[in-house]
Amino acid sequence: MSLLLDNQFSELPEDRSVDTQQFLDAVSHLPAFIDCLGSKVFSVIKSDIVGNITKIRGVYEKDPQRYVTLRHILEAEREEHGSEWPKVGATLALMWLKRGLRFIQILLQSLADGEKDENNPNLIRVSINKAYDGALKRYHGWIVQKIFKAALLAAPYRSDFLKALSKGEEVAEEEVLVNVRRFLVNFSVTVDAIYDMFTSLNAELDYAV
Ligand code: CIS
Repeated sequence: MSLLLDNQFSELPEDRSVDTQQFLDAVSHLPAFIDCLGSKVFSVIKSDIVGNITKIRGVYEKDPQRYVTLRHILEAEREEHGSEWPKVGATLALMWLKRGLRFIQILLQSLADGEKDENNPNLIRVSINKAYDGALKRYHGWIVQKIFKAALLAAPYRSDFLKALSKGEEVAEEEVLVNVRRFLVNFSVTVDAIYDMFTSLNAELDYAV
């Protein structure tokens, strides 16, 4: 069984709007997966992601009819918060969550493309570094970059990571990668659509933590 295919993202409609409920359902599986990575180092990442999801869900549940899509939330908060926006509310939570999702997108794509450190083929550091550089590094000051370096040392081996994606079962690497590629279809379209929404609403911020 594949964890990824159990938690597929939905196909987007033609206007590329992201249904809030479906999105929250899909990302809600991510924190439990982080537990499977096997090191306490990841708990800081997990609590950040859980915080983001909880914040977005909190806003959505106040008025599900009003916040059918993620864009509805951003537009409503823009009205509500004036000059404080976008560094506020579910908008800020989604701004950061999408960076974590972009990290996962680049990591999985790199694995699917077979990128490897030829001297250490059972490590996934090449893919993790690529994901970090592409999704997060520019938003991190030196202290958080150090936390990243610590997390990198605790990163799972390729074989253990692929096993975790197969819910603990030994599955041939090529079979797991087929599932990764399938998962990436809707997942990547969703992450790209959220990034484009932030750009079109001028909601992206560039500060570092
Ligand atoms: C596999 C090895 C992974 C190594 C990963 C290393 C990643 C980088 C480590 C950096 C440490 C980050 C610690 C937290 C830093 C936060 O300060 C920072 C800023 O936080 C934001 C809050 O979120 O600050 C704001 C204020 O300025 C707000 O407070 C905001 O909170 S709010 O608005 O909600 O109140 N946060 C970040 O930098 C985000 C870091 C995200 C890192 C994501 C890494 C994900 C790693 C997952 C690896 C596993 C791969 C998974 C592959 C497949 C998953 C399958 C699961 C199936 C379900 C699919 C669902 C997607």
